[in-house]
Amino acid sequence: MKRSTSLAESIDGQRFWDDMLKQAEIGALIPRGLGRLALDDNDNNARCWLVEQGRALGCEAFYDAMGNVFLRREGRDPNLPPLLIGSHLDSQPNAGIYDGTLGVLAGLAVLRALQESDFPHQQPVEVVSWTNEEGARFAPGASGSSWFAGQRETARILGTVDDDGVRFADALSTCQTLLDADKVSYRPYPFTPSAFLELHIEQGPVLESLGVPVCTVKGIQGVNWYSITVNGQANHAGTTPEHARRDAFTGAHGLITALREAVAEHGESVRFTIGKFTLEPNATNTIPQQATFSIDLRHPSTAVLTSLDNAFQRLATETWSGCSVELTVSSRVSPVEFDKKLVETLDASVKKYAPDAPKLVSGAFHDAIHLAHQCPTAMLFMPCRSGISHHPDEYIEREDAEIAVRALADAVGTLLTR
Ligand code: HGY
Ligand code: MN
Ligand code: MN
Repeated sequence: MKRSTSLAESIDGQRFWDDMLKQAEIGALIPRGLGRLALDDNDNNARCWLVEQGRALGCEAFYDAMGNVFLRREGRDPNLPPLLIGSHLDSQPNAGIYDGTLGVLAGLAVLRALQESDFPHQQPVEVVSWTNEEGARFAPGASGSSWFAGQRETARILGTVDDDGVRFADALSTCQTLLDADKVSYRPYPFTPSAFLELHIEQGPVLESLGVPVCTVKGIQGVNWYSITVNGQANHAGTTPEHARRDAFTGAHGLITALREAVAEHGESVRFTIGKFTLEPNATNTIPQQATFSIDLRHPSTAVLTSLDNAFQRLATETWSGCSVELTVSSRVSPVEFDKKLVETLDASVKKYAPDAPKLVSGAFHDAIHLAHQCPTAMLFMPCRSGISHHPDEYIEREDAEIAVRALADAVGTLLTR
């Protein structure tokens, strides 16, 4: 078997793209897109599909106590810490097919290139699919990676509940039963990789606007998630005069206006999103008793996040149209800067394919935001059309994807021969 001069040249672009389209069939939406919520049947089937691909390459498959799935290609010295590559296979409810899947399948393509080029490496190489990165079903997101990196407690994650009242622990147990039946080895505990690499779509417009197929990511902005409940009093919509009302929607509206005013003081760089909003009893002719909504707050600066966190806590102590407020912090994740040496190693590979590539800070969070606390971590981005993501219109150019995977493979080759 001829050994290629570089691992990047051994990447089989066609096979990678076929894999991308194949995985997208698991949880495919009509007319397009992906609905693969964490630990649902589609997510579980996608994990089993990944295990099957890895085994075909001679890899051993493992899962850990949080359901993270690993494919391991042994190195000449199995006692060395593995080089870890990966991302996530779960998706938003009405998503595109590339968010997260790109990074997992890129890792699979690298395993395939290692196998087919008989590339010698001392340390093992593992590809991981992290559990519940998106947090769309079980909030907050990045359960598997935050647990693995010691950033979140097991019990806290296992106790999270989805909108249908299903506990994470029970959904995980169903997944583990499937993986056991598939003879996937149980390796419960986290380990310290030599490094973690993640390739992801940019989910923003910069690379497309520059015409750059791949770039290095040097960090990720911070992200806080909150759940806010406004408690009022249900009553008859037709007979209750305004002065006698404690309307939870009116209260929520006043609070949200004040929250947005606090955010506006920090200018354009803050990202403030209310993605979920429910009213109880949710009837046309009953004044809402309760309003519950989510907040996703992001910023590159810890100081700004802290200042807004304090402002939100203060506003939550006030009453709004006679309603009281309960504010729960689902997660506070600080901004991270990736390991500078690893960033430069990745960038040396990137510049072989995109000499003018910038280094970006990610607006979206990724599993790498937690792995950065466990080992040297860095990311690569590739462009997606108009920066659209978390939407079925998410789209990437196959040629760009192949270049990005080759850049990743080139960096892996450098790290394995260091
Ligand atoms: O929300 C995020 O930033 C990621 O796409 N889950
Ligand atoms: Mn993602
Ligand atoms: Mn996402």
